[in-house]
Amino acid sequence: MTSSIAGLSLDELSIDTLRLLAVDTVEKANSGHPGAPLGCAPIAYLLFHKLMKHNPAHAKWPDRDRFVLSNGHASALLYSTLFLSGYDVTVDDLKSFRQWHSRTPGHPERGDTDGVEVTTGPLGQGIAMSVGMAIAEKHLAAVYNRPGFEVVNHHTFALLGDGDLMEGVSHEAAALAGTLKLGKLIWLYDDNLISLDGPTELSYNDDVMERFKAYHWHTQHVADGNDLAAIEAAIENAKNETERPSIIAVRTIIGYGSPKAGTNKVHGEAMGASAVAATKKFFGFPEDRSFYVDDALANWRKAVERGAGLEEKWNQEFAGYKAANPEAAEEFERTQKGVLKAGWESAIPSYPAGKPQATRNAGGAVMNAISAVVPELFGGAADLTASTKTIFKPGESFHVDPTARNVYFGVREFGMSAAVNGMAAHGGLIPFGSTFFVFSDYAKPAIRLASIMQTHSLFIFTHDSVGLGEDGPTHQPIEHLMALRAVPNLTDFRPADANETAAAWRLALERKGPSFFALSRQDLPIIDPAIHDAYANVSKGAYVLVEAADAKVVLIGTGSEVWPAVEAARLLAADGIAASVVSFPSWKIFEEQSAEYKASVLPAGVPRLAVEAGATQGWWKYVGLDGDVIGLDRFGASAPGPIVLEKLGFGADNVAAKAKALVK
Ligand SMILES: Cc1ncc(C[n+]2csc(CCOP(=O)(O)OP(=O)(O)O)c2C)c(N)n1
Repeated sequence: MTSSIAGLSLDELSIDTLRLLAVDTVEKANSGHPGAPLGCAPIAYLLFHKLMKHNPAHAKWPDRDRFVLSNGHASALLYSTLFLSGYDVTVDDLKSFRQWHSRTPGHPERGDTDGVEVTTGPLGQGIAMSVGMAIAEKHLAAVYNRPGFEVVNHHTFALLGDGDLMEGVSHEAAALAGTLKLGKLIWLYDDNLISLDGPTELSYNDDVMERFKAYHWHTQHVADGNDLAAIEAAIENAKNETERPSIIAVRTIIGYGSPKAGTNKVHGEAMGASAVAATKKFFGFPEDRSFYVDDALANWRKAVERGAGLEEKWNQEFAGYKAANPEAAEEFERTQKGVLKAGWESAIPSYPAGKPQATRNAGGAVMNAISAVVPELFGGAADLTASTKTIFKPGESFHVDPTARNVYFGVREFGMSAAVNGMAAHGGLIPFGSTFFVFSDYAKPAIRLASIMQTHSLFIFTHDSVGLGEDGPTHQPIEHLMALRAVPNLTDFRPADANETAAAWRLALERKGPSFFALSRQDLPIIDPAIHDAYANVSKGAYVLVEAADAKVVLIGTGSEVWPAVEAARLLAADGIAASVVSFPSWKIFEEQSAEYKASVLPAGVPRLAVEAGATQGWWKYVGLDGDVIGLDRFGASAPGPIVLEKLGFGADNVAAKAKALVK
């Protein structure tokens, strides 16, 4: 069948329509990237029109193939593709690209646009998240599929550019994917030899295929990005390769069909009216019409009927599965909805007052105590499992048995954290990653993205202060608590004991967005659960741990520093000064409380002293200019933990002395 535009096949017409829709979208906004859409449109068309398993009428269908646009600057390509395929994206949405409150923001944002799986734009993160999605698929398939029923059986596709592969996280992600044998992960590499500054040879001449072979990937090269048959054949080959992840390098021309084709000039800005007209002319489209979809739309929209059929087939399979495996089906449905099992929280342990315990140990114990009732909890550490204690016993590895829930991520904090986000975005899992708190720096870009997306990603950091001791300044976090507290949407937990840790775990699972834990290496006393209800208290973010009638000073501590504050209150009492102690495990949650509650914890007119082994910046908000902070605006030192803490001012004597100065 040929199109209404002379000489074009229906496929060509559909692809060119997509190209020019993206060009018009960018032009109308006078902002965005037309180059990559012009080059990559054939790939998007093949995937959405023909090869991917998806249903435009139900973007959240659990067994859909996942698609990640890792080169998020090509958002106009994705939005145009979603519109043409029949997702809930309209021409008006395209016309309001990059405008205030539109459903088509500058880069794809999870939650803003129907059919957008994850937020992308910071290069490298999309592909790294795609690895997490493929991990999730492999694990869930192993857990839920039964002979005769493959209710989890989908691919994860990512479209990426040179920039994605230049980023270091691409190495972490690809090496992990190769090690984990993620055979259903397929990357389509827009190999156009151009990045923002100019030809890639300026800065990048990797032999990409050799690089990926070294990661144990299946590699293919397509010489012409307009050769639909060749791209399709390569994708089919990649699907047939079930052991190794696949990368297909597709040689495209950035800005194909435009006067600036093949140059970086077509990368990052609207083309301008005359170049747009010339591009339309090149493709034989009417130059005087914008957002022209006339004849191609019906062809594109075949994706709707195709998708409905695919999902219906799955629905029937799932009905059979459910009849034969009612319990598994129920758990699958529950975890897909992100609902916790009724009564799960009764498995959370409580720690009687007595033997001190490091909060990292308590965290590991809580995870194991709830593992059977929260089977969706899944993750691991960046080669620090023995230190962070985040392992489900006895420690079976997902690498060996994909039903297992421990992932050995290797020394790849960023790759791990991005994969955690991908798993969370995939659905069906509550994923976690862990490392030393100081290395949250290495994970930070992914923590930020989790917070933008509000995925249920958990980041478990241990060795949370200079109290870790001998490893010294490189391993001792200073600014990390404040830096992460400054990230919007991210819940912080720095529990003071095992019971606060257990409560923090409960809250982290109940809250739907991302959380991080800062847990101690060293043992800490236990807050008596017979007196203090840790869950009720941590649910408020901060609470009065030690009451004092007519207190003259409020001592505020977090985590391990709650304890010198408690001891200082005793010393002060012996000197006739009444001091109350506030344990402050979560700033984020405290901020959610009523003004009345906040005032009950931090009463007006009583001086306040905050004690935290981290940057003081930020505490002034709670202690006021009349208060004081014992913190760290310097790096730590290598020595046994108790000595470092004492020397840096976290002994009870110093806390009491500073408190006395405030009272005066
Ligand atoms: C982490 C990160 N650094 C920098 C940028 C800014 N940036 C956006 S696109 C781009 C160049 C990408 O080149 P390539 O992937 O080859 O895309 P193409 O120009 O071919 O579309 C850069 C540097 C970014 N989005 N993310």
